[in-house]
Amino acid sequence: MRDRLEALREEAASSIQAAESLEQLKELRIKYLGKKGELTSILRGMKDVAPEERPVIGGLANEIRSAMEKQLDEKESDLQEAALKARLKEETIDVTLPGKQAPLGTIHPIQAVIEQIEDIFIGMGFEVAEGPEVESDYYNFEALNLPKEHPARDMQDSFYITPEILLRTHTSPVQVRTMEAKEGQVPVKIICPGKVYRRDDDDATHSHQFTQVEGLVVDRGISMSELNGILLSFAEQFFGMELETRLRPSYFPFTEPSVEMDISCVMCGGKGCRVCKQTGWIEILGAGMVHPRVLEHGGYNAERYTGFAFGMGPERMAMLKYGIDDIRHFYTNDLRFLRQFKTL
Ligand code: 2U9
Repeated sequence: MRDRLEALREEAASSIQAAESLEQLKELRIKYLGKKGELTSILRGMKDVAPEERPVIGGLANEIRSAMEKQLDEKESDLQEAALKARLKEETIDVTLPGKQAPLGTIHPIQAVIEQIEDIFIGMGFEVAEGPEVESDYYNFEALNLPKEHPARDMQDSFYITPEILLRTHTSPVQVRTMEAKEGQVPVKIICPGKVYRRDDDDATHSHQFTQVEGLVVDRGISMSELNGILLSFAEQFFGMELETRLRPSYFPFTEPSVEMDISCVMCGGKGCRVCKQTGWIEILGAGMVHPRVLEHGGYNAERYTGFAFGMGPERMAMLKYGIDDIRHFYTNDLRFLRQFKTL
């Protein structure tokens, strides 16, 4: 019995020493000291030990048990400490390491430009109005002095869904809806941003889907000078520089008289370059005094009220402001292009 106890002491000592995990150690504790453990099973043989021997064997067995427990406890705390060190090492954060930059999205340049335009007009007392992209022929054309057979309709080749329903070709129907909703109240001072659709072949300056920001002011005594003043101020705020502007006569079915506004070329300052085709001038928008027939369609008596309206293309404004030469960049989701606008 004594040598079996000594042999067990040796074996237990070396296997406890060799234990590499707390799990393993737990199994050893059960294997040696458990109810069905090896020490317990040896001690079941005590009945076979000579009575005078039993106290000695008993004492030896207890001494071996407490030696094992002590060794098990020490090994356990060593393993716990080692596990903690390993976890600390593993979890050590080197705060000097550069952080992993989460790929942040950026606002799309077109959305950024639309918001720049909105902020400028809101700053001049305008409200933002929006409306449906799927429009009726009445609001998209009729109410805007473009009756069914009007030739100008072809200027805006349209995506018809039914003979009476189409994808809007401009945001002008929003102005008509807003006038109706205002039931003759003045002032009307709105800008209408949004997507528009024209059956056009995409090239460097045209897209079948693009955006517009149109505007409308209706009140008593509104004249071209208001139009000129407000649009000049807009152009200077948008391009952030002193600008020459000029109005050139033009034609739109929904405005009379109609003009196009040019600014001195933002690339060459007016000296003439590739961008302004050596003219020194760049067209940025169209505008005019609201046609009396359109005012009437909106529920405003053209004898008492006048108004002006304008329209611009945010893609074109972005191309001018950021020197972009192909409108398709805005739609092809090329991150190399879009990432350039991080700061907008
Ligand atoms: C109402 C009355 C008048 C809106 C106008 C323009 C001139 C214009 C172009 C800008 C860029 C179209 O996308 S574009 O090519 N638009 O030049 N738009 S006046 O006139 C209106 C609108 C609504 C009730």
